[in-house]
Amino acid sequence: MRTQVAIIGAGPSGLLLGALLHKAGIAHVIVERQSPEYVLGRIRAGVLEQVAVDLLDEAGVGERMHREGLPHDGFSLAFDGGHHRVDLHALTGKRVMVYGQTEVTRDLMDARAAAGLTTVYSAENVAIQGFDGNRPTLSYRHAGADHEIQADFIVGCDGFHGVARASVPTSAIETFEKVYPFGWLGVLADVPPVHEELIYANHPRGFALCSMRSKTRVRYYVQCSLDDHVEDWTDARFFGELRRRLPEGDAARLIEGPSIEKSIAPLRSFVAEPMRFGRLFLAGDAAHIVPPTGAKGLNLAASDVGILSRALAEHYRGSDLGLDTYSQRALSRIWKAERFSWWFTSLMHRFPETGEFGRKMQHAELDYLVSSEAAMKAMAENYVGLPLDA
Ligand code: RFL
Ligand code: PHB
Repeated sequence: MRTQVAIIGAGPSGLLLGALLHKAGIAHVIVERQSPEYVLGRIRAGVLEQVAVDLLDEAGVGERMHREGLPHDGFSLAFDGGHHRVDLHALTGKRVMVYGQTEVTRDLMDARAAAGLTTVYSAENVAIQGFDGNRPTLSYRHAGADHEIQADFIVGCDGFHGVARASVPTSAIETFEKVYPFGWLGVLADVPPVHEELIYANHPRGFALCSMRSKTRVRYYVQCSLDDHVEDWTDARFFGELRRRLPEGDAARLIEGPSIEKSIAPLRSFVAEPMRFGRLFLAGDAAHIVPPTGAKGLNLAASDVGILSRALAEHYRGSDLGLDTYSQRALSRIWKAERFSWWFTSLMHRFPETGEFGRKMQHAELDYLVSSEAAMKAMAENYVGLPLDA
């Protein structure tokens, strides 16, 4: 088979890139290792920046998001038993959209099916060859037969454990990484949210986050040990722990319900440089990971493919400037989101190794933050998302 762009991975970055390329009239194929059900079963991000909302609109898949998503004008920081609102809209003129990654993925999959675009699911032995020359190929095995796709370009949208980044010679790539000494235990449950906006809580027992997927479905998290096992966290233990980490008023309002999903995610900061290797490009989690505290992972995936889809469209109109500057433009925004996610993670979590001094520093910073309009503005500006060309 021959196409213009071969995309590895049908997560949000691969699907959104496919939708944007289709709008630009560029032929492409997506090859995914898992089944569609598996991809939809992963419960991940919940908050979209305006840049991501605009790209989903541009791709023509924003209709349900605007109907069912929840625009949020602010969120709360909880610490020392108190609650402090960060008024995103007053501070920046912008808001965020609470709409789950599962729904974004479903909308993109439905639009793809309606447009008759090709996605090969359950592909095995996906491999890439020749991306340092002019004829890159992507090979895979599907339903017992071997296949090969010849393309002008290959884009690795295959997440942190994918094959694209792993296929690059180690001498051509530099990686930067920080692994945090804890994880997040997340629960999804069909109960009304404890508060109409998100609550990020710093507590001596550890961080907690009250998020939501709708007015009847919550996504709650507590910081946990990396040695913890999901099986050891009954729903009663989870809600008990969450309640202890929230200010009294919120704890009293918290409604418990049976979990419909429960999982532990490790926290990591990671960047690979550059993001282009000849005719191979990386986008989304394949190139970078942020700890989820800043809600930036899915948003960065969207901005990467926003920049790349424009560059590919320019290429087919005769200019390679966009492709030549993709890595540098994307990384400039990525490093700023990495910084914000690292800072917010450091501010809100319990780090036993930093001791009482570390806790005092967090408190001084939180106190300063909520009393300084300049500091609040800097935080809000990053939370709602920097411009595409930051
Ligand atoms: P994905 O979603 O990992 O998709 C990659 C796809 O590639 C497939 N794949 C392969 N396909 C073919 N051949 C191979 N060899 C392959 N290897 C892998 C995989 O099966 C998969 O389908 O990466 P993508 O598309 O770059 O999207 C990134 C986002 O999923 C991720 O950044 C976010 O979920 C991060 N994240 C959050 N981001 C936000 O913007 N806001 C949030 O509120 C937010 N909350 C979160 C999060 C991530 C979390 N976890 C579990 C890591 C909360 C959590 C708990
Ligand atoms: C979520 O709803 O899953 C979520 C929200 C905000 C974050 C991280 C995760 O910062």
